[in-house]
Amino acid sequence: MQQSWWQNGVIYQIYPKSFQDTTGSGTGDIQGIIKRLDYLQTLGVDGIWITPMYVSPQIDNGYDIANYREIDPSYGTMADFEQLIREAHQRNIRIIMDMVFNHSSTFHQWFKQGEDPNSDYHDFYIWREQPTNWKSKFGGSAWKWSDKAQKYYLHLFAPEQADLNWENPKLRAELYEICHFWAAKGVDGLRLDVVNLISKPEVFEDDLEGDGRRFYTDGHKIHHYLQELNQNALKPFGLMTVGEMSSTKLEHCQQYANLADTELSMTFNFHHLKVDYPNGEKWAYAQPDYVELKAIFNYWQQGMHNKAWNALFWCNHDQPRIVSRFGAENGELRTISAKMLAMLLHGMQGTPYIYQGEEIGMTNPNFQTIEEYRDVESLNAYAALQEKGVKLPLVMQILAQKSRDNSRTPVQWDASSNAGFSRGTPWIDVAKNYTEINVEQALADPNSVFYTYQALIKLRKHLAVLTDGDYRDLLPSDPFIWAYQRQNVTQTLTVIANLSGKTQGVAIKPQGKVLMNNYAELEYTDNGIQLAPYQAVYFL
Ligand code: TEU
Repeated sequence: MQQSWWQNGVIYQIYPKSFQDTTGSGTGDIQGIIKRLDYLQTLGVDGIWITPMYVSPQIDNGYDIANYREIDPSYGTMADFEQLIREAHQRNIRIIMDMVFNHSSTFHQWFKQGEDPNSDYHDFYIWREQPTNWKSKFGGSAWKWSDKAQKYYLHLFAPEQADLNWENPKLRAELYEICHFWAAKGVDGLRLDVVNLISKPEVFEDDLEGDGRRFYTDGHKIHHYLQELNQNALKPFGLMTVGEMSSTKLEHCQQYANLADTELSMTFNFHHLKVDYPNGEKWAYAQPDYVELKAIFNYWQQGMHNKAWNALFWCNHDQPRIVSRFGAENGELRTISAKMLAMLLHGMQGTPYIYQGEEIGMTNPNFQTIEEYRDVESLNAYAALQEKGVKLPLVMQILAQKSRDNSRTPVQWDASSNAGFSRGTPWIDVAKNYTEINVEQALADPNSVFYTYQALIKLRKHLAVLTDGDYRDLLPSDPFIWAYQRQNVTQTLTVIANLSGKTQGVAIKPQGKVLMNNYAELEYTDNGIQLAPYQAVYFL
């Protein structure tokens, strides 16, 4: 297998709005990213994926793009962006832009003109005389009436995010040109937003069993579209890609991210982050099922091995903080459990992604009032849950556990006001624990979570089994112990971790020596080892 840079590389995700503000506007900006490049170089990452910074009315924080070729003034200028590319490249950090090709903002010129049925842009969108019963992912109907067009248009997300019509070759040609435009500026890769939803059915009909997703997820022409995109806009410009795959299937990802690289470089999927969705319901308060979590990773690790390439992640801008979710967010066990979760994920096959703040073990902010929330999906859920009769205290508890805003609070840089994020008023509140949990503290403490991430990134560069080894779950039915083995022809790496806050005995006598341990000691017993709360150990 020919190795590409991302196969032993690690990518860092930046949500620019919350990363670093340099102007006092309360919103992060490109100069803020430039200011922190040295920090990212110290961490050791190979690339940064930046979520959308294009011109946008920000209904969905930039995932509603009104101009694909211009930087939104709130983030800076094109000259700032070009400076960012240069400065990142000087530090061997690649730039991955986020591309939202499933939908555009209704403020985009294409839509504004396209609402006129006689315009060339009309067919850039999906229009119907009659709506189906499909639901938007943010709640309510997936169709909205346009007075101007005298028809309904499809929006799988917010009404201001109109779905693009990939059936139209003119639309596809425009999108390829956009890829060319950014590649010519020196961009190295693209993260393709919900790209497995772009192929809609020929006939639109009601979904009698669900919300409509079965008709457009991994749709009938999806592989054809991605191959065409690859040939016209990825291969020619040398762009790596990570496709964000919503509710996808293994068989499709094996093809999307196939090693012959005819579609995309790798895929994100979300199955492992639904183990605390009871009966598939996100907006419910629940504890995670770790047996299921392990089974999902086993299925994907084995299913993709030698066939296709995985993207690995615990956190992103749509997910709660992992230490609050699967670890212990308070007290001493916060750093221990954050390291344990890092070791589990970074021991697997694929390209690990670190979401800003994860490397210092940032937690959910535990917002208490609805006024603190900003996210369109969370605000819709707040209303919908109450309409269903859920009492307010439980609604607030569910939001505090599940809201996307949990990961969108500003990066905690230091203990100064607003955590060193902004001199102005941040667009969303900083989590109150910033005086203890911040980058300055983490850099000063050799035992911080930061140095575990730094060590894991380094290890991936020289320990081949991390990149090419197979995966075997050693204790699939244990509710708290996650033990797996990675093996190639010469090396065997065994990873054993305790997902609970209690000491647990493990009846495994691991081969090899301790390579990494999030505690100073390890206790051996007659039949194996004993792990302290949230302890994780690598044996080689
Ligand atoms: O997310 C798509 C997606 O399916 C989610 O993770 C979504 O946020 C979740 O299902 C809601 O419960 C992508 C972006 O990452 C997200 O920020 C955007 O809002 C969305 O696409 C629309 O562009």
